[in-house]
Amino acid sequence: NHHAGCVVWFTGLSGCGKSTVANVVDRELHKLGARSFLLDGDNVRHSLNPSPAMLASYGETFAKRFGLGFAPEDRQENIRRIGAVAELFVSAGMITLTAFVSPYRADRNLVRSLVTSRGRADDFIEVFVDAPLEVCEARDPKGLYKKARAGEIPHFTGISDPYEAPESPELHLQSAEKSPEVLAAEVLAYLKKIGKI
Ligand code: GGZ
Repeated sequence: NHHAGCVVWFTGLSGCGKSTVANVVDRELHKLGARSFLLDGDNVRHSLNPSPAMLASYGETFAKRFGLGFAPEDRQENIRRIGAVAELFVSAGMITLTAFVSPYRADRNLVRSLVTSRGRADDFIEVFVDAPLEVCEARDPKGLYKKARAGEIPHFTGISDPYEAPESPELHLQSAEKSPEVLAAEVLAYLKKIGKI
């Protein structure tokens, strides 16, 4: 299984630092000559999984059927599609990094079983990027928490929608206390320990 690829699934609240840490890991893997690819909300929700509004030019019926927002069933489908794409990248031998809020345990577990049933138990590495809500809300890089508190964003994770923390993640990162570089080093050390790099 050496150098055979895997999914490194980052999960956590908006603003917890998932994307930042995943980007550092991706860069370091590149330096090491490992083949990696990063899927995150910023690219996937604009291409594979657009919102209904982004699909408006296809017509209202189409947009309603295939567009994804943040209601539970939309997130479920978002994560299901991302899991399927990640699995394809793994089958191509890539270390596939994903950075999505992915707040529901059942959705993450579905991807875990998809990936590990086609591969091995250590092909799915769940990384809980853990920062208290208060810290994420204070950072509020896009002003979304402020809007959510004002009732302008329905189903906002941590405010008006739950975040179901992983029960036994392969890695638990304390992202309020450590820098992205230190956290990325923890991820790289784990990948080394299990022989993925
Ligand atoms: C949570 C939301 C919401 C709601 C928009 N709840 O900090 P961000 O901005 O860049 O990360 C969040 C991102 C979440 O998209 P994901 O595809 O990662 O979500 S999930 O895995 O749950 O499907 C946030 C923004 O989009 N955003 N509305 N209601 N985050």
